[in-house]
Amino acid sequence: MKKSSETAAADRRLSTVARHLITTTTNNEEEENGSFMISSSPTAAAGQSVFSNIVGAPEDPILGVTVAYNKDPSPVKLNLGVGAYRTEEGKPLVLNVVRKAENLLVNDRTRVKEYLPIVGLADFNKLSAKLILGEDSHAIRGNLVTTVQCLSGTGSLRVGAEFLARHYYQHTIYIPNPTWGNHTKIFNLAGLTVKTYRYYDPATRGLNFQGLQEDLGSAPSGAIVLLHACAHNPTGVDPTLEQWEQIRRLIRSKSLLPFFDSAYQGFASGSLDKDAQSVRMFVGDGGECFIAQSYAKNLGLYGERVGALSIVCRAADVASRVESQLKLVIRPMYSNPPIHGASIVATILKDRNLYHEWTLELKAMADRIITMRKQLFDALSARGTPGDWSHILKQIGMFTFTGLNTKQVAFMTKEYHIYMTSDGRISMAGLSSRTVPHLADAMHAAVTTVV
Ligand code: CBA
Repeated sequence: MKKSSETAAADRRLSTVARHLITTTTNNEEEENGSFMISSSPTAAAGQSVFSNIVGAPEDPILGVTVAYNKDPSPVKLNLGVGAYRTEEGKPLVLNVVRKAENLLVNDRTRVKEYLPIVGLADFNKLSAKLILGEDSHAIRGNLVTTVQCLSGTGSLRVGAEFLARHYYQHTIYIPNPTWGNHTKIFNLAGLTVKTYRYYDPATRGLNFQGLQEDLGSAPSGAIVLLHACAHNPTGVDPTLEQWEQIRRLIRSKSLLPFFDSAYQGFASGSLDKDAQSVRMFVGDGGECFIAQSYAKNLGLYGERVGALSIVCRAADVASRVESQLKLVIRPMYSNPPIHGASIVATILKDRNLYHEWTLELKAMADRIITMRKQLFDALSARGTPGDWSHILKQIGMFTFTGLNTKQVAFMTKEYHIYMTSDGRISMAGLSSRTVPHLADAMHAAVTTVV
Protein backbone atom coordinates (compact mmCIF):
# COMPACT_ATOMS: atom_id res chain seq x y z
CA MET A 1 0.00 0.00 0.00
CA LYS A 2 1.27 3.49 -0.85
CA LYS A 3 2.11 5.51 2.24
CA SER A 4 0.43 8.90 2.65
CA SER A 5 2.79 11.87 2.35
CA GLU A 6 2.31 12.54 6.05
CA THR A 7 3.23 8.97 7.06
CA ALA A 8 6.22 9.03 4.74
CA ALA A 9 7.38 12.35 6.24
CA ALA A 10 6.97 10.98 9.76
CA ASP A 11 9.01 7.88 8.79
CA ARG A 12 11.75 10.04 7.37
CA ARG A 13 11.76 12.23 10.43
CA LEU A 14 12.10 9.20 12.65
CA SER A 15 15.01 7.84 10.69
CA THR A 16 16.70 11.24 10.63
CA VAL A 17 16.26 11.62 14.35
CA ALA A 18 17.38 8.02 14.91
CA ARG A 19 20.55 8.70 12.98
CA HIS A 20 21.32 11.51 15.38
CA LEU A 21 20.48 9.79 18.63
CA ILE A 22 23.13 9.75 21.26
CA THR A 23 22.93 8.19 24.63
CA THR A 24 23.81 9.76 27.93
CA THR A 25 26.54 11.97 26.52
CA THR A 26 26.65 15.70 26.11
CA ASN A 27 28.12 16.46 22.76
CA ASN A 28 28.07 19.98 21.38
CA GLU A 29 28.61 18.89 17.81
CA GLU A 30 25.61 16.58 17.88
CA GLU A 31 23.53 19.30 19.50
CA GLU A 32 24.60 21.65 16.67
CA ASN A 33 23.19 19.20 14.15
CA GLY A 34 19.74 19.27 15.66
CA SER A 35 19.92 15.97 17.44
CA PHE A 36 18.92 15.63 21.03
CA MET A 37 20.20 13.59 23.88
CA ILE A 38 18.30 10.55 25.00
CA SER A 39 18.91 9.62 28.58
CA SER A 40 19.19 6.00 29.66
CA SER A 41 16.02 4.35 30.95
CA PRO A 42 15.11 5.25 34.53
CA THR A 43 16.72 3.19 37.24
CA ALA A 44 15.39 5.46 39.93
CA ALA A 45 14.38 3.87 43.19
CA ALA A 46 10.78 4.18 44.33
CA GLY A 47 9.95 7.77 45.18
CA GLN A 48 12.60 9.23 42.86
CA SER A 49 11.73 11.17 39.73
CA VAL A 50 11.29 9.11 36.58
CA PHE A 51 13.31 11.87 34.95
CA SER A 52 16.26 11.59 37.33
CA ASN A 53 18.47 10.17 34.56
CA ILE A 54 17.91 13.06 32.22
CA VAL A 55 21.12 14.40 30.78
CA GLY A 56 21.61 18.15 31.06
CA ALA A 57 21.76 19.71 27.58
CA PRO A 58 24.27 22.38 26.66
CA GLU A 59 23.05 25.96 26.19
CA ASP A 60 22.28 27.14 22.67
CA PRO A 61 25.50 28.34 21.00
CA ILE A 62 23.99 31.81 20.34
CA LEU A 63 21.25 32.38 22.92
CA GLY A 64 23.45 30.70 25.57
CA VAL A 65 25.89 33.61 25.20
CA THR A 66 23.22 35.89 26.67
CA VAL A 67 22.63 33.42 29.52
CA ALA A 68 26.35 33.56 30.39
CA TYR A 69 26.40 37.36 30.00
CA ASN A 70 23.46 37.77 32.38
CA LYS A 71 25.31 35.81 35.07
CA ASP A 72 28.42 38.02 34.89
CA PRO A 73 28.40 40.74 37.61
CA SER A 74 31.15 42.82 35.92
CA PRO A 75 30.17 46.48 35.26
CA VAL A 76 32.17 46.50 32.00
CA LYS A 77 30.54 43.39 30.51
CA LEU A 78 29.48 43.63 26.89
CA ASN A 79 27.11 41.32 25.00
CA LEU A 80 28.01 41.04 21.31
CA GLY A 81 26.47 37.57 20.95
CA VAL A 82 22.90 37.63 19.80
CA GLY A 83 21.98 39.78 16.79
CA ALA A 84 19.86 42.34 18.58
CA TYR A 85 20.04 46.08 17.96
CA ARG A 86 21.11 48.37 20.80
CA THR A 87 21.15 52.18 20.96
CA GLU A 88 24.28 54.28 21.55
CA GLU A 89 23.36 53.98 25.25
CA GLY A 90 23.44 50.18 24.92
CA LYS A 91 19.67 49.87 25.38
CA PRO A 92 17.15 47.81 23.37
CA LEU A 93 15.19 49.99 20.94
CA VAL A 94 11.44 50.08 20.36
CA LEU A 95 10.96 51.96 17.09
CA ASN A 96 8.85 55.13 17.24
CA VAL A 97 6.74 53.86 14.42
CA VAL A 98 5.99 50.70 16.39
CA ARG A 99 4.89 52.77 19.40
CA LYS A 100 2.60 54.79 17.12
CA ALA A 101 1.06 51.68 15.56
CA GLU A 102 0.55 50.15 19.00
CA ASN A 103 -1.24 53.30 20.19
CA LEU A 104 -3.54 53.16 17.18
CA LEU A 105 -4.31 49.52 17.90
CA VAL A 106 -4.92 50.03 21.62
CA ASN A 107 -7.25 52.97 20.99
CA ASP A 108 -9.29 51.12 18.40
CA ARG A 109 -12.17 49.80 20.54
CA THR A 110 -13.52 47.72 17.66
CA ARG A 111 -10.54 45.38 17.88
CA VAL A 112 -11.12 42.00 19.45
CA LYS A 113 -8.91 39.11 20.50
CA GLU A 114 -10.53 36.37 18.42
CA TYR A 115 -8.39 33.62 16.89
CA LEU A 116 -6.78 34.49 13.60
CA PRO A 117 -7.28 32.08 10.71
CA ILE A 118 -4.70 29.25 10.52
CA VAL A 119 -2.70 31.23 7.93
CA GLY A 120 -2.76 34.41 10.01
CA LEU A 121 -3.79 38.00 9.34
CA ALA A 122 -4.80 38.46 5.69
CA ASP A 123 -3.59 42.08 5.40
CA PHE A 124 -0.28 41.19 6.99
CA ASN A 125 0.26 38.35 4.52
CA LYS A 126 -0.52 40.44 1.46
CA LEU A 127 1.64 43.35 2.61
CA SER A 128 4.54 41.07 3.58
CA ALA A 129 4.56 39.52 0.11
CA LYS A 130 4.62 43.01 -1.41
CA LEU A 131 7.43 44.08 0.86
CA ILE A 132 9.74 41.32 -0.26
CA LEU A 133 8.56 40.82 -3.87
CA GLY A 134 7.91 44.48 -4.76
CA GLU A 135 4.78 46.51 -5.52
CA ASP A 136 4.67 45.47 -9.16
CA SER A 137 5.50 41.78 -8.76
CA HIS A 138 3.96 39.61 -11.47
CA ALA A 139 3.74 36.79 -8.92
CA ILE A 140 1.41 38.85 -6.73
CA ARG A 141 -0.63 40.14 -9.67
CA GLY A 142 -1.08 36.62 -10.98
CA ASN A 143 -1.95 35.12 -7.55
CA LEU A 144 1.09 32.87 -7.89
CA VAL A 145 2.21 33.37 -4.32
CA THR A 146 0.78 32.05 -1.11
CA THR A 147 1.88 33.72 2.12
CA VAL A 148 1.23 32.47 5.63
CA GLN A 149 1.98 34.31 8.85
CA CYS A 150 4.42 32.33 10.99
CA LEU A 151 6.36 32.64 14.24
CA SER A 152 9.11 34.98 13.07
CA GLY A 153 11.92 33.81 10.79
CA THR A 154 12.53 30.56 12.64
CA GLY A 155 8.88 29.51 12.50
CA SER A 156 8.65 30.41 8.81
CA LEU A 157 11.69 28.28 8.02
CA ARG A 158 10.30 25.40 10.04
CA VAL A 159 6.85 25.49 8.42
CA GLY A 160 8.52 25.62 4.99
CA ALA A 161 10.78 22.70 5.93
CA GLU A 162 7.85 20.59 7.18
CA PHE A 163 5.94 21.30 3.98
CA LEU A 164 8.92 20.27 1.84
CA ALA A 165 9.44 17.08 3.83
CA ARG A 166 5.82 16.09 3.13
CA HIS A 167 5.27 17.31 -0.39
CA TYR A 168 8.53 17.68 -2.29
CA TYR A 169 10.30 14.80 -4.00
CA GLN A 170 13.84 15.91 -3.09
CA HIS A 171 14.76 15.74 0.58
CA THR A 172 18.26 17.14 0.44
CA ILE A 173 18.83 20.76 1.33
CA TYR A 174 22.14 22.54 0.73
CA ILE A 175 22.98 25.24 3.24
CA PRO A 176 26.00 27.57 3.10
CA ASN A 177 29.13 26.79 5.10
CA PRO A 178 29.05 28.48 7.52
CA THR A 179 25.49 29.54 8.23
CA TRP A 180 23.21 30.50 11.11
CA GLY A 181 23.55 27.57 13.54
CA ASN A 182 19.83 26.91 13.79
CA HIS A 183 19.42 26.11 10.07
CA THR A 184 20.86 22.61 10.40
CA LYS A 185 18.59 21.80 13.33
CA ILE A 186 15.44 23.20 11.71
CA PHE A 187 15.86 21.22 8.50
CA ASN A 188 17.15 18.03 10.12
CA LEU A 189 14.30 17.85 12.58
CA ALA A 190 11.78 18.39 9.79
CA GLY A 191 13.16 15.22 8.19
CA LEU A 192 15.35 16.71 5.46
CA THR A 193 18.95 15.72 4.80
CA VAL A 194 21.28 18.67 5.26
CA LYS A 195 24.39 19.11 3.14
CA THR A 196 26.60 22.17 2.85
CA TYR A 197 27.95 24.18 -0.06
CA ARG A 198 31.16 26.21 0.17
CA TYR A 199 30.47 29.86 0.88
CA TYR A 200 33.14 31.62 2.94
CA ASP A 201 36.84 31.70 2.20
CA PRO A 202 38.79 32.32 5.43
CA ALA A 203 41.90 33.23 3.39
CA THR A 204 40.24 36.20 1.65
CA ARG A 205 37.52 36.70 4.30
CA GLY A 206 35.22 36.93 1.31
CA LEU A 207 32.98 34.73 -0.82
CA ASN A 208 34.31 31.42 -2.14
CA PHE A 209 32.39 31.91 -5.35
CA GLN A 210 34.14 29.15 -7.25
CA GLY A 211 33.54 26.65 -4.45
CA LEU A 212 29.89 27.70 -4.27
CA GLN A 213 29.44 27.18 -8.00
CA GLU A 214 31.20 23.80 -7.95
CA ASP A 215 29.13 22.52 -5.02
CA LEU A 216 25.77 23.70 -6.34
CA GLY A 217 26.81 22.54 -9.81
CA SER A 218 27.24 19.00 -8.50
CA ALA A 219 24.07 18.97 -6.37
CA PRO A 220 21.43 16.51 -7.54
CA SER A 221 18.68 17.95 -9.72
CA GLY A 222 15.81 19.34 -7.68
CA ALA A 223 17.80 19.70 -4.44
CA ILE A 224 16.73 22.57 -2.18
CA VAL A 225 19.24 25.41 -1.71
CA LEU A 226 19.10 27.73 1.27
CA LEU A 227 20.19 31.27 0.42
CA HIS A 228 20.53 34.25 2.75
CA ALA A 229 18.65 37.03 0.96
CA CYS A 230 21.11 39.63 2.29
CA ALA A 231 23.47 40.32 5.20
CA HIS A 232 24.69 36.73 5.46
CA ASN A 233 24.88 35.45 9.03
CA PRO A 234 27.53 34.90 10.41
CA THR A 235 29.99 36.08 7.73
CA GLY A 236 28.59 39.46 6.64
CA VAL A 237 29.62 38.45 3.11
CA ASP A 238 27.03 38.74 0.32
CA PRO A 239 27.38 37.92 -3.38
CA THR A 240 27.48 40.94 -5.72
CA LEU A 241 24.48 41.43 -8.01
CA GLU A 242 26.48 39.93 -10.90
CA GLN A 243 27.30 36.90 -8.76
CA TRP A 244 23.64 36.59 -7.74
CA GLU A 245 22.72 36.52 -11.41
CA GLN A 246 25.19 33.68 -12.01
CA ILE A 247 23.87 31.81 -8.98
CA ARG A 248 20.33 32.25 -10.29
CA ARG A 249 21.26 30.86 -13.70
CA LEU A 250 23.04 27.90 -12.15
CA ILE A 251 20.13 27.11 -9.81
CA ARG A 252 17.57 27.35 -12.58
CA SER A 253 19.68 25.34 -15.05
CA LYS A 254 19.86 22.48 -12.53
CA SER A 255 16.21 22.80 -11.45
CA LEU A 256 17.32 23.37 -7.86
CA LEU A 257 14.70 24.86 -5.53
CA PRO A 258 15.75 28.15 -3.87
CA PHE A 259 14.69 28.74 -0.27
CA PHE A 260 15.49 32.31 0.80
CA ASP A 261 15.99 33.23 4.43
CA SER A 262 15.30 36.96 4.68
CA ALA A 263 15.96 37.90 8.29
CA TYR A 264 17.69 41.24 7.66
CA GLN A 265 15.80 43.08 4.90
CA GLY A 266 16.88 46.73 5.23
CA PHE A 267 19.79 45.99 7.53
CA ALA A 268 22.36 45.40 4.78
CA SER A 269 22.06 48.59 2.72
CA GLY A 270 19.54 50.58 4.75
CA SER A 271 17.05 50.17 1.87
CA LEU A 272 14.21 47.63 1.95
CA ASP A 273 14.07 47.46 -1.85
CA LYS A 274 17.81 47.07 -2.41
CA ASP A 275 18.02 44.27 0.14
CA ALA A 276 15.23 42.38 -1.65
CA GLN A 277 17.01 42.41 -5.02
CA SER A 278 18.32 38.86 -4.79
CA VAL A 279 14.85 37.47 -4.10
CA ARG A 280 13.22 39.61 -6.80
CA MET A 281 15.75 38.37 -9.36
CA PHE A 282 14.68 34.79 -8.74
CA VAL A 283 10.96 35.57 -8.69
CA GLY A 284 11.32 37.73 -11.81
CA ASP A 285 12.37 34.76 -13.92
CA GLY A 286 9.04 33.03 -13.39
CA GLY A 287 10.52 30.12 -11.43
CA GLU A 288 9.41 28.83 -8.05
CA CYS A 289 10.91 29.62 -4.67
CA PHE A 290 10.36 29.75 -0.91
CA ILE A 291 10.93 32.87 1.21
CA ALA A 292 11.03 33.05 5.01
CA GLN A 293 10.71 36.64 6.29
CA SER A 294 11.37 37.94 9.78
CA TYR A 295 10.37 41.28 11.31
CA ALA A 296 12.53 40.67 14.38
CA LYS A 297 15.41 42.88 13.30
CA ASN A 298 14.09 45.39 10.78
CA LEU A 299 11.09 46.41 12.92
CA GLY A 300 12.69 45.46 16.23
CA LEU A 301 9.79 43.07 16.95
CA TYR A 302 12.07 40.31 18.29
CA GLY A 303 9.87 38.95 21.07
CA GLU A 304 6.60 39.49 19.21
CA ARG A 305 7.59 36.64 16.87
CA VAL A 306 6.32 38.03 13.58
CA GLY A 307 7.28 36.52 10.25
CA ALA A 308 5.92 35.08 7.05
CA LEU A 309 6.51 32.19 4.70
CA SER A 310 5.83 32.84 1.03
CA ILE A 311 5.82 30.14 -1.61
CA VAL A 312 5.93 31.36 -5.18
CA CYS A 313 4.45 28.88 -7.64
CA ARG A 314 4.13 28.73 -11.41
CA ALA A 315 0.33 28.69 -11.42
CA ALA A 316 -2.43 30.23 -9.27
CA ASP A 317 -4.29 26.94 -8.74
CA VAL A 318 -1.06 25.32 -7.49
CA ALA A 319 -0.50 28.20 -5.06
CA SER A 320 -3.99 27.77 -3.70
CA ARG A 321 -3.55 24.01 -3.17
CA VAL A 322 -0.16 24.63 -1.57
CA GLU A 323 -1.85 26.98 0.89
CA SER A 324 -4.44 24.35 1.78
CA GLN A 325 -1.59 21.95 2.67
CA LEU A 326 0.29 24.59 4.64
CA LYS A 327 -2.77 24.83 6.86
CA LEU A 328 -2.45 21.11 7.59
CA VAL A 329 1.17 21.68 8.61
CA ILE A 330 0.36 24.63 10.88
CA ARG A 331 -2.85 23.48 12.61
CA PRO A 332 -1.29 20.67 14.68
CA MET A 333 1.83 22.71 15.45
CA TYR A 334 0.37 25.88 16.98
CA SER A 335 -3.12 26.12 15.49
CA ASN A 336 -2.88 29.74 14.40
CA PRO A 337 -0.41 32.58 14.95
CA PRO A 338 -0.57 35.47 17.46
CA ILE A 339 -2.44 38.63 16.50
CA HIS A 340 -0.63 41.56 18.11
CA GLY A 341 2.72 41.71 16.29
CA ALA A 342 1.19 41.03 12.89
CA SER A 343 -1.31 43.85 13.48
CA ILE A 344 1.55 46.24 14.25
CA VAL A 345 3.27 45.29 11.00
CA ALA A 346 0.07 45.55 8.94
CA THR A 347 -0.73 48.98 10.46
CA ILE A 348 2.70 50.29 9.46
CA LEU A 349 2.81 48.71 6.00
CA LYS A 350 -0.57 49.99 4.92
CA ASP A 351 -0.08 53.60 6.04
CA ARG A 352 2.11 55.65 3.69
CA ASN A 353 3.35 57.98 6.46
CA LEU A 354 4.12 55.25 8.96
CA TYR A 355 5.87 53.24 6.26
CA HIS A 356 8.02 56.23 5.34
CA GLU A 357 8.86 56.83 8.99
CA TRP A 358 9.89 53.18 9.30
CA THR A 359 12.29 53.45 6.34
CA LEU A 360 13.99 56.40 8.07
CA GLU A 361 14.33 54.61 11.39
CA LEU A 362 15.63 51.50 9.67
CA LYS A 363 18.20 53.50 7.73
CA ALA A 364 19.32 55.12 11.00
CA MET A 365 19.89 51.67 12.55
CA ALA A 366 21.82 50.46 9.48
CA ASP A 367 23.90 53.67 9.46
CA ARG A 368 24.75 53.37 13.14
CA ILE A 369 26.11 49.89 12.48
CA ILE A 370 28.26 51.20 9.63
CA THR A 371 29.60 53.92 11.96
CA MET A 372 30.49 51.20 14.48
CA ARG A 373 32.43 49.38 11.76
CA LYS A 374 34.46 52.52 11.05
CA GLN A 375 35.07 53.22 14.74
CA LEU A 376 36.23 49.68 15.47
CA PHE A 377 38.50 49.65 12.43
CA ASP A 378 40.00 53.02 13.42
CA ALA A 379 40.47 51.91 17.03
CA LEU A 380 42.40 48.79 15.94
CA SER A 381 44.49 50.84 13.50
CA ALA A 382 45.30 53.32 16.29
CA ARG A 383 46.48 50.46 18.50
CA GLY A 384 48.56 48.96 15.69
CA THR A 385 46.78 45.65 16.18
CA PRO A 386 48.57 43.08 13.99
CA GLY A 387 46.63 41.80 10.97
CA ASP A 388 44.46 43.16 8.18
CA TRP A 389 41.14 44.33 9.61
CA SER A 390 39.66 45.81 6.45
CA HIS A 391 36.99 43.09 6.43
CA ILE A 392 35.35 44.90 9.37
CA LEU A 393 34.56 47.71 6.91
CA LYS A 394 33.70 45.46 3.97
CA GLN A 395 31.33 43.03 5.67
CA ILE A 396 27.62 43.76 5.53
CA GLY A 397 24.76 43.78 8.02
CA MET A 398 24.59 43.09 11.72
CA PHE A 399 27.67 40.94 12.11
CA THR A 400 31.42 41.00 11.68
CA PHE A 401 33.08 37.63 11.27
CA THR A 402 36.29 38.75 12.92
CA GLY A 403 38.55 35.78 12.26
CA LEU A 404 39.29 35.52 16.00
CA ASN A 405 39.65 31.87 17.02
CA THR A 406 37.87 30.03 19.84
CA LYS A 407 40.78 30.51 22.27
CA GLN A 408 40.94 34.22 21.57
CA VAL A 409 37.17 34.51 22.11
CA ALA A 410 37.45 32.63 25.42
CA PHE A 411 40.30 34.95 26.46
CA MET A 412 38.24 38.06 25.67
CA THR A 413 35.32 36.74 27.69
CA LYS A 414 37.48 35.76 30.66
CA GLU A 415 39.71 38.82 30.79
CA TYR A 416 37.50 41.55 29.32
CA HIS A 417 33.95 40.27 29.96
CA ILE A 418 33.13 40.53 26.27
CA TYR A 419 30.58 37.94 25.17
CA MET A 420 30.38 36.66 21.59
CA THR A 421 29.84 33.38 19.77
CA SER A 422 32.83 31.03 19.78
CA ASP A 423 33.23 31.28 15.98
CA GLY A 424 34.46 34.87 16.42
CA ARG A 425 31.25 36.56 15.24
CA ILE A 426 30.44 39.88 16.85
CA SER A 427 27.13 41.69 16.65
CA MET A 428 28.04 45.21 15.53
CA ALA A 429 24.53 46.27 16.51
CA GLY A 430 25.42 45.64 20.16
CA LEU A 431 28.38 48.03 20.04
CA SER A 432 28.44 51.79 20.79
CA SER A 433 31.00 54.61 20.65
CA ARG A 434 31.40 54.16 24.40
CA THR A 435 32.23 50.44 24.18
CA VAL A 436 34.40 50.42 21.02
CA PRO A 437 37.66 51.20 22.92
CA HIS A 438 37.03 48.33 25.36
CA LEU A 439 36.41 45.90 22.47
CA ALA A 440 39.48 47.15 20.59
CA ASP A 441 41.66 46.72 23.72
CA ALA A 442 40.36 43.17 24.12
CA MET A 443 40.91 42.26 20.47
CA HIS A 444 44.39 43.75 20.54
CA ALA A 445 45.29 41.77 23.66
CA ALA A 446 43.77 38.59 22.22
CA VAL A 447 45.68 38.66 18.94
CA THR A 448 48.95 39.68 20.54
CA THR A 449 48.90 37.18 23.42
CA VAL A 450 46.75 34.19 22.33
CA VAL A 451 47.63 32.16 19.23
N1 CBA B 1 17.60 33.48 9.95
C1 CBA B 1 18.80 34.04 10.20
C2 CBA B 1 19.84 34.04 9.15
C3 CBA B 1 19.03 34.62 11.45
O1 CBA B 1 20.21 35.18 11.71
C4 CBA B 1 18.04 34.60 12.44
C5 CBA B 1 18.27 35.19 13.80
C6 CBA B 1 16.79 34.01 12.10
C7 CBA B 1 15.65 33.90 13.05
C8 CBA B 1 16.62 33.45 10.84
P1 CBA B 1 13.79 35.11 14.30
O2 CBA B 1 13.22 33.75 14.44
O3 CBA B 1 14.04 35.76 15.60
O4 CBA B 1 13.00 35.93 13.34
O5 CBA B 1 15.23 35.01 13.63
N2 CBA B 1 19.58 35.02 14.32
C9 CBA B 1 20.03 35.69 15.51
O6 CBA B 1 19.90 37.07 15.33
C10 CBA B 1 19.26 35.30 16.77
O7 CBA B 1 18.07 35.96 16.81
C11 CBA B 1 21.51 35.45 15.72
O8 CBA B 1 22.04 36.07 16.66
O9 CBA B 1 22.13 34.69 14.98
C12 CBA B 1 19.07 33.82 16.95
O10 CBA B 1 17.94 33.42 17.18
O11 CBA B 1 20.06 33.07 16.91
